[in-house]
Amino acid sequence: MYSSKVDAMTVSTTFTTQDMRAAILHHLTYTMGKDADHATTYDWRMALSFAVRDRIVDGWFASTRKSYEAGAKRVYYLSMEFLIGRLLQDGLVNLRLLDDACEALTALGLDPWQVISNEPDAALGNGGLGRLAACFLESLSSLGVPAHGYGIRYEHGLFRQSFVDGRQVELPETWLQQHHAWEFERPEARYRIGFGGDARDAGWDPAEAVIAAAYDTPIVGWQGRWANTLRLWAAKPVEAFDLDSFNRGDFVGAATPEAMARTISRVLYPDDTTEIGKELRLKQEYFFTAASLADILRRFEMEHGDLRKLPEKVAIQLNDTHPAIAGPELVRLLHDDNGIPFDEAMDLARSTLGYTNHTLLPEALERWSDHLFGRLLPRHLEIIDRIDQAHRATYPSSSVTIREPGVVKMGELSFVMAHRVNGVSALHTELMKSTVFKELNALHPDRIVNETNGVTPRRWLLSSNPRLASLITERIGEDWVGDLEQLSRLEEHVGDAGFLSAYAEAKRANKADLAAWIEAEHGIALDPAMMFDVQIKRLHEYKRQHLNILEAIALWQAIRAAPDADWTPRVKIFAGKAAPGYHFAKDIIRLINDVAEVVNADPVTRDKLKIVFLPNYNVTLAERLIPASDLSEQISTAGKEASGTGNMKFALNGALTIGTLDGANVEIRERVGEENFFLFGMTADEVVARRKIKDHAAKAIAVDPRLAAALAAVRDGTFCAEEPDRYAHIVQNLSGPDYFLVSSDFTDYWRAQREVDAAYRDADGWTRMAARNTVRSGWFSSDRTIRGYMADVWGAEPVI
Ligand code: 26V
Repeated sequence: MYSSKVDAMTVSTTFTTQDMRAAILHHLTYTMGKDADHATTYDWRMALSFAVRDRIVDGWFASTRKSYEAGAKRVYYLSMEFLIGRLLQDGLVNLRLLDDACEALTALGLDPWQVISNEPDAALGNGGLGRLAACFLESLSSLGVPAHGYGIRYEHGLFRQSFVDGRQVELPETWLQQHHAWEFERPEARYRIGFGGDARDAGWDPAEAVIAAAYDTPIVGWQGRWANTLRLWAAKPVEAFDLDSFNRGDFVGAATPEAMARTISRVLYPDDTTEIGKELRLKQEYFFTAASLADILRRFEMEHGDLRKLPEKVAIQLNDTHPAIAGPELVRLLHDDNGIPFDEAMDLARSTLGYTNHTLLPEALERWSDHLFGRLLPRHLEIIDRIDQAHRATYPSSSVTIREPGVVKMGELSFVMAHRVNGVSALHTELMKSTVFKELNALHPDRIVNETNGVTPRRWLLSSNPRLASLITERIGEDWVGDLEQLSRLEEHVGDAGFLSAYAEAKRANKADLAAWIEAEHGIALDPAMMFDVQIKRLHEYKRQHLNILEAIALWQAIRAAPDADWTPRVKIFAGKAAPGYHFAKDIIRLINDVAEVVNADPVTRDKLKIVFLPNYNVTLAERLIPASDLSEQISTAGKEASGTGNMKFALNGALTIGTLDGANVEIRERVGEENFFLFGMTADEVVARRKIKDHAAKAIAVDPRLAAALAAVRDGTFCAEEPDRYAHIVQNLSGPDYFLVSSDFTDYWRAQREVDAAYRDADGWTRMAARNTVRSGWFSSDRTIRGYMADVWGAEPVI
């Protein structure tokens, strides 16, 4: 039954409910060592995961074999973050075994969803950048492109968030406390990674070293036709144990080498924007980049030999500047270790590397002090100097530098060492050209390209929204799953009353499920007939959750002033984490929780407005919320959100967007139609102009009494009577500098929200708009994005 010679195309088509049941019981007995009478939910979940993993492995081997046979170009995606979430349901859906698994579990007397939801959510990422990497891996597998993801096997992922008196409290995340069912340890794939010491004679004598140990997770694509590998590195000591110290009775000292080494892969940095410049972070970056490059070159030399052919057979993508050390490291490997002349090594490295920029926020552009850099990576600093010199020699009239007195600039380094540099939405790419990389773009006008982000339709529609997925399949068959642009074939159904009522019913049922879950988990009752207005993303001033809560306050005040008017009932749902050191963002969370407490308790407004902040936002919570949303809040200050990907998931699942012309919102609006999108706010150009106006915030407040009253309520302690000044600094900011133009955009936001209210009251009209969002969102598949990278950046082809 488990023939390893099975062809990649036929994997898993013959697995039945009985086979599934037998496989689960087999693993329960022989892998978990439990009998069915004593098995816990954990045991069952692991047994099921191993049964599914067995099905993936055959296709995984077949994919590896095919890649070798084809001698095809390989894609390597280097990323500090892979926000993969749960893998069991995803695997079941992609192998089309979900129904069999549910039947088998039910026959065994279990609740399938309880078993499936027992899996911890692997949060090896902060937000958009990490989730994009996870979608890309799935799309690379679905398309059959030979690819590997490389990252860090953090022992602790992004912190768990809870609220105490409305305040965010961070708790350690412990996903690896249980065995991780999907990974395979690879004791044969280990590399020694050096730090410190001296650079001399075009060589390097590191003073310390750690071992990078590989753990592989197969990532299976749609229909199990292909599976690629996510290889994560764990840091281990070169020598596990200092026996001399132990023998002297120094037990702590004896364990020190192990503890020191493991620190490198201990925890994910929880900041997603603030420059940290910490030594450990630089160590993490070099650790995983160096291990990945060593592994890539080992595989290349085994397959092809001649390093001068590297760019023909290998494409390495840098997910932001976090792996930017790949440039100098590759030059070091080619030049110092393999004797290739420096300039040629530099050209080979450049032809192999691509760099994706994910943010223009100045504080997020990595810069390292050359003191720290030189201490940890002395040879790399020399190589960077030579790269800088070579670039300046080629363009003597340019003022671009990679080094500045005291600092190494990773954005410039990445740009100079990559043959393609891309932005993640059309607007973001244009802003890259006109702002941060203006000069470099003038020197290298063909280097910057755009690859607008996308999301995988398997996880973000088929798996998370089965009701809508079935409706679509009923109408156009199921080819849309592998070719999302086929959704446009539903265009003719949008005029059909039967389709629209089924569409509305799917949304209603999703909302009822979410309401039941929120009531069970958080004790808050929501009426599914209310509009579900949702803002879920990291907390950041540029994302403007405070604009949303100010509008909620103004709305609350308006309802109180005229309780009998025809209000459209809505619940505002928030979720998201703030970086532990980002105090302003944490205060916004607390403000939202404080406002929720007062507003939800108000008998006058209770049926018309509710506010909920759900704790511990993660991939799993997003999968629950997005299918049940009516309104998607994408309200960043124009020019600041590079793309957004949540915005695409919402549109695909039939939530209408209220948004600014920022990031991929621009392209979403173009595609779904401006009549199906609630636009408000200044454009990126207007933002820049507005900031130059003296007292812009005060002027905005002076002409909008609603805004003034909402701010006054925040200022006078309406939501925090026990400490009335608690939010004085927020009001002060929004009345004074207001860099993110919350006050200046408020009036137009209010106007757009009232248009939303009116539109929602026309239930049929709303459903038609929502359906148009689904039908016209096919372009936002990450399959399309990956094809773009293949053509414009990697020069890679699928093997199936
Ligand atoms: C930066 C830093 C800096 C210091 C330490 C830790 C850390 C971790 C991550 C980052 C990168 C932040 C950039 C980012 O996540 N950008 C988001 O990328 C998404 C995918 O392209 C995009 O949709 C979002 O608009 C963009 O904010």
